[in-house]
Amino acid sequence: MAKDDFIGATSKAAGGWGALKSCGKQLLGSGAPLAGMKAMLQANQPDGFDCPGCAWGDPEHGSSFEFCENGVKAVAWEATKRRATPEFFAAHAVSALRGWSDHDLEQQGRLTHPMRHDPATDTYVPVTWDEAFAGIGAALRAIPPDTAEFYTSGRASNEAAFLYQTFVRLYGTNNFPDCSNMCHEASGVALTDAIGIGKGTVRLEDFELADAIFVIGQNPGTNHPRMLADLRRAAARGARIVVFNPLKEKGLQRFADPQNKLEMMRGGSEPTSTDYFQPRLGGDMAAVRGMAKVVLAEGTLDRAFIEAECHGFDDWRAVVEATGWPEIEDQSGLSRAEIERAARIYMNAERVICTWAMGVTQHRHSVATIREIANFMFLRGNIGRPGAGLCPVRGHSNVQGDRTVGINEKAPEAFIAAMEAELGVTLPRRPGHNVLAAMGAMLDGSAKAFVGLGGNFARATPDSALLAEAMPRLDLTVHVATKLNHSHLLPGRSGWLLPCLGRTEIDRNAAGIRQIVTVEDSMSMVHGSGGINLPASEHLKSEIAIVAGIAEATVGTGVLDWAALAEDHDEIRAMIARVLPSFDDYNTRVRQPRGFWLRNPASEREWRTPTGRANFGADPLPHRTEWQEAQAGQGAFVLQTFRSHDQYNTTIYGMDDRYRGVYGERRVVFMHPEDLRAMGRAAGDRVDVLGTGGRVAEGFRLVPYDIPRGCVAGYYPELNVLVPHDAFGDRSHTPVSKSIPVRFRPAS
Ligand SMILES: Nc1nc2c(c(=O)[nH]1)N[C@H]1C(S)=C(S)[C@@H](COP(=O)(O)OP(=O)(O)OC[C@H]3O[C@@H](n4cnc5c(=O)[nH]c(N)nc54)[C@H](O)[C@@H]3O)O[C@H]1N2
Ligand SMILES: Nc1nc2c(c(=O)[nH]1)N[C@H]1C(S)=C(S)[C@@H](COP(=O)(O)OP(=O)(O)OC[C@H]3O[C@@H](n4cnc5c(=O)[nH]c(N)nc54)[C@H](O)[C@@H]3O)O[C@H]1N2
Ligand SMILES: [Mo]
Repeated sequence: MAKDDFIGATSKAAGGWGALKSCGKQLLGSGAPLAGMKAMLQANQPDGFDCPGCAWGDPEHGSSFEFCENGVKAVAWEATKRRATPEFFAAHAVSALRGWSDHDLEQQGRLTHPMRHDPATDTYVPVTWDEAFAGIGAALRAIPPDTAEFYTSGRASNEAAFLYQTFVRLYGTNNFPDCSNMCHEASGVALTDAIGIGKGTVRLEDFELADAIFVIGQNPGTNHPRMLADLRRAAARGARIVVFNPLKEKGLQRFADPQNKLEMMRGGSEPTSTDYFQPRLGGDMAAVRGMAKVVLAEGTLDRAFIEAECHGFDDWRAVVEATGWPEIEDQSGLSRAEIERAARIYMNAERVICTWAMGVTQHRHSVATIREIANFMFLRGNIGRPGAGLCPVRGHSNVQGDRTVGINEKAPEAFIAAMEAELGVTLPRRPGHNVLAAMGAMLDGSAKAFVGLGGNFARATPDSALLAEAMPRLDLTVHVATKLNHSHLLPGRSGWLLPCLGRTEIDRNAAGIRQIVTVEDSMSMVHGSGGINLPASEHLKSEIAIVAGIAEATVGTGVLDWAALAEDHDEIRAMIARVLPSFDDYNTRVRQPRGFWLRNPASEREWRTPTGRANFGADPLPHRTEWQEAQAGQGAFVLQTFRSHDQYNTTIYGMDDRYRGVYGERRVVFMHPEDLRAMGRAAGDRVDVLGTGGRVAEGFRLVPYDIPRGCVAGYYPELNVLVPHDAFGDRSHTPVSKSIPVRFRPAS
């Protein structure tokens, strides 16, 4: 079959004019082209705001403006002129809005007033901030703290997140379900065991030095577009870019940089990868183990590094040697020859970086897979030296920072002790709830309250149909948000919707002084962010002020003067610096042009593990991957749920997925053309997707695609009804959004 049989194989490169046209449309469509354009010019600039698009690092010389198509979308979506006003809410009952699409809800524009759900009319009605804070405080004081769930999405600034966790611990619980539980949790768990810190070890500059960059389970063309420029530059100077992705993703093949005028004029494009391998879903651990097997057999190891720095090498080596090639080939879906070719690239490179994202972290055996990636990198000492290291590429623009400043349901003792010293009180130590535990507590009725600092809990989590029934049974629901989403349409007995400033907006305190917040990117750089647009409504408060208001109404001012902290964010940063030594001199350092780097001991070969060394992990391969399970059943497939080019998680900007050649719809399933034929179906046929336990997603169009047989793909959040909340990653408890067993039937 010719490659052109595949949809999406037609246009040549990612980026380019297509990206610019799309930017223009987005800015104009937002109804705020000028504010949007002005905003874009200051994104990721020393004196601007941090782009809410993704967590990729900013270059040292941020003089030419660094932006990307999807950053433009994120900014324009926030800077829109549209408003979801009290009149809108008066005209639409909450139950009626539940029938709307994710796109249509957010398309109503920015929330303008604090609101309370009125059960009599089933509408949200405007209230004063004082009423809201008093009502929420009273409801929280009426329940045991451990029955309240305090969710965070990764856009919250360091200051908002730190204040939030301070309040929640003072209130009396460690229930911190966080979007990272659904995201890079496995990276945190695996890297903490392997290198003593749950973060990546590379900095942006390392991408200029690496001889080979392995990109595993990630689609940067859509989700981290600025990373493409770094890959493209590396490829242009001769580095090998080795991709492992079941799908042929266009951005990982060629990229025309919209910021490169010459390339745009010539209509040219540069390769972003040099070698593209298409493993089966969940097959990466086997693929990496296969490569390690080759390196071990050839003996081209950094023995000095292994002896001086590592622990557990011999045990791991025995496990690798005992793993047979048939198993490696069957799980990975790659031939031994392909794996040997990839291993040779690794061996020929002096400096190697390995990056990964959701294609690796959202499986049952994700922690073991990431351990294997670390093992593989240890083999030739590819960590803790220039141009080499481990790079989990984070999602939300401050998800890493939120964790750093204490959003953690089982925070280390040292952190709790430091908080206690700072506050002069005793704090709870019982481990709290992560996302799946919080969800379980809502499903079994033990949870009484949900507070969401951003995000869209009910749509982002698995089994969205079950949660939609459970959330309205809560005593209290509170959502701090910029735009309306489905989670807001499941109010508890007392339901509140609180509108906040977005990152692009100017935040002035009562004295009129502009406040900045700070965020941490994937490379552990902490920098300041100050908005430049006028607030979407005069009634908005910053997330910090909202957290302070709720805190004061709930725990009072005996321990902290919340209002004073909200007035002057420097005071919050001073507190953070006293609790976390790495933030020493925070207020000065964050005002330096590029901010500052949070030291990562592993990047200097200091291993804060129990062994004091970098640990090899000797997990066996999974007994069977979900793909192997599916092979045992007639008509069974394994499904991954991922993002289109026109969405930000549950925020749906539009219905197109340009790079994959899908336009005007989202209910599609990508499938290998031979699988289509084997099922007796044709491209465009409509099917229902059947999950386990009677789960069904109805009416999806089949799209032939370059993807391994037995593997299928479709978009989240529409397919979250199929993700089981009781299937999760070993030790990470992350929903297995990339390996869901499914079957098909003709659409009903
Ligand atoms: N524009 C935009 N930017 C975003 C986001 C967004 O929604 N829109 N979301 C943000 C967030 S929170 C996150 S976490 C990141 C997500 O960034 P990504 O991790 O890139 O997100 P996904 O769309 O889930 O894509 C997963 C990729 O992994 C591949 N994959 C799936 N399963 C496997 C597997 O088993 N093995 C391998 N090797 N590959 C696999 C898929 O084919 C796909 O290319 O992006 C962030 N940035
Ligand atoms: N099936 C499946 N499920 C997944 C995933 C997957 O790949 N497949 N990915 C998972 C991942 S990686 C993640 S990170 C989660 C994401 O889960 P969440 O972080 O909960 O979801 P988002 O869609 O990012 O949240 C969007 C909402 O955030 C609010 N918002 C936007 N900006 C701001 C702001 O500045 N402040 C405040 N307070 N609110 C704001 C808006 O109201 C918007 O509707 O989803 C997870 N779920
Ligand atoms: Mo994420």
